[in-house]
Amino acid sequence: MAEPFYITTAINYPNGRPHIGHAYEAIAADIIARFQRLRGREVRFQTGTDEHGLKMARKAAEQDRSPRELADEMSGYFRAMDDALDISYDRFIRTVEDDHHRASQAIWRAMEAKGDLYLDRYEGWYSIRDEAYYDASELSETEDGEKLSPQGTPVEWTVEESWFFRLSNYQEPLLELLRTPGFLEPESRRNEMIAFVEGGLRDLSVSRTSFDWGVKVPGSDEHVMYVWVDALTNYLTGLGYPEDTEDWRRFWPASLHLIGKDIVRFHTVYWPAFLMSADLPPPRKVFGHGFILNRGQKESKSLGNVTDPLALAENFGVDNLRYFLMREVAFGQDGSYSAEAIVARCNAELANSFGNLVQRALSMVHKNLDGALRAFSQADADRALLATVRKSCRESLPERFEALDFSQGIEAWMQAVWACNQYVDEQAPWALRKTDPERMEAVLLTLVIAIRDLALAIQPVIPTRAGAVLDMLGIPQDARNYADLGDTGWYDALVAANHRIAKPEPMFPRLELATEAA
Ligand code: ME8
Repeated sequence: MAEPFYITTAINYPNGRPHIGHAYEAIAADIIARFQRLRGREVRFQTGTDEHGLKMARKAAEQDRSPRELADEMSGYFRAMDDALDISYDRFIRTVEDDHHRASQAIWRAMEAKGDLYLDRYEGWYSIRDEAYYDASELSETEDGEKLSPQGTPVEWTVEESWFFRLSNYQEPLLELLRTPGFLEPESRRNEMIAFVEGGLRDLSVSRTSFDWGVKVPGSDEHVMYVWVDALTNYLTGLGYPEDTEDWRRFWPASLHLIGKDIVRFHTVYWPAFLMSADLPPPRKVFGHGFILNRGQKESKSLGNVTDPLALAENFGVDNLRYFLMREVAFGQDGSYSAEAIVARCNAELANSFGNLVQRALSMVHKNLDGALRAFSQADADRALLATVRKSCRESLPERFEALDFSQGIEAWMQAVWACNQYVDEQAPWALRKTDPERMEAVLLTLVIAIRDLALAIQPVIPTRAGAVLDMLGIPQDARNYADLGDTGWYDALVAANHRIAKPEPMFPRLELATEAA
């Protein structure tokens, strides 16, 4: 049976519409999910919205509506974004759903049964924006004397009765987990978290009484759970927890929680501690990706630079946006985008390099060979090109993608594309047409083989366009997995089936920079 792979994104706060950071995380997770499916693994992919908490309650109050009404509307925009960006999730979870309340109460009871929850009074600095308490030592102060969290958000002095979780009990096992190679990547974030845990852990306030928009604490009706307790539990809900379902047995522990760098502490300290307390295994890996900036700046309403990711997808195309984000930014680091950068990158690599290769080669096959594929004898140059392409597609790209190093994986693929274009220029099939038609045929058919490998390998990143190229080549849907890259019988099968290549429609048009975006 295929090895299971469970990947999750953070669930997004639907207190506003989705922004580029949300799109970036969804796209990255989708590429991983598609990649693992193509590798033959049984993938479960979950994303969704994190709808409880004070931040949502306040936002709704500002708009004079119920939190549920706000959540229903806003969550819809996140789902619409995922659908528009071809995000192949298996479940879009909403934390207001009944099964999620049940799962959150179940993990709460398990932590309580362990003796890890107790009632006390809390006084501290709370940031509504981060939904987190901070130590006085972590705060900074503005010129006007306003206190700010390490994330730069305002904090308020808050006093309330609260349930506490004995986080302090878990210092040693957490350090051991954080030191486990591969648990937390990239490395820099791991060192940061180890230092945080080594600094000593204070018990965590895990319930609120000042509002009621949340999951009720079992047996303590006036308390709702701290939103992060319920939010993190979404990863279990989706598998049927606390029922002993087949999905649960198959997919927990998660293979990968993909999240942004600002919420690494919640996922690699609090979350594993909750799980240990409930006698559940921690996730296998947490990856904290970087932030996407708009021309080097954080997007914010006050700067007026907030861009709707759907508008970007509409202007530049979904596959182009996906390609740009994964290619341009070294995964794990911060990156920047601008209309110019998207246009420059996609034109250079997708339109002028890969698109042009596909267009040139398949047009010539259509025109000069009547689209027909035949057996041919390969020369050294043909064999050398196919060896280069195979190495990139079968080895380098998958190896880099497995390591979540997307930009280098795509770079390896691009090298193979460039090698193909160089081969076209050197072999000059248009000149062979008169002098050596047999050689022209071998060159064009070698390119067909190369293009099939290139399109197959890049499917996770640009699923629609790569799929369209494979359609043109006549590659059946069930022969598009990475294991098929090792197969050489596919070409003979197409020849036997008399597959003909139709006149190619341009599939990778050049992008123009709209004047208002310039
Ligand atoms: O943190 N670039 O929700 P959220 C890249 N509900 N990623 C970004 C980003 C940017 N500019 N801005 C935000 C939450 N993100 C919680 C998560 S999980 C149990 C609960 C990332 O809507 C951010 O790091 O504020 C996070 O991974 C995700 O977007 C959702 O952020």
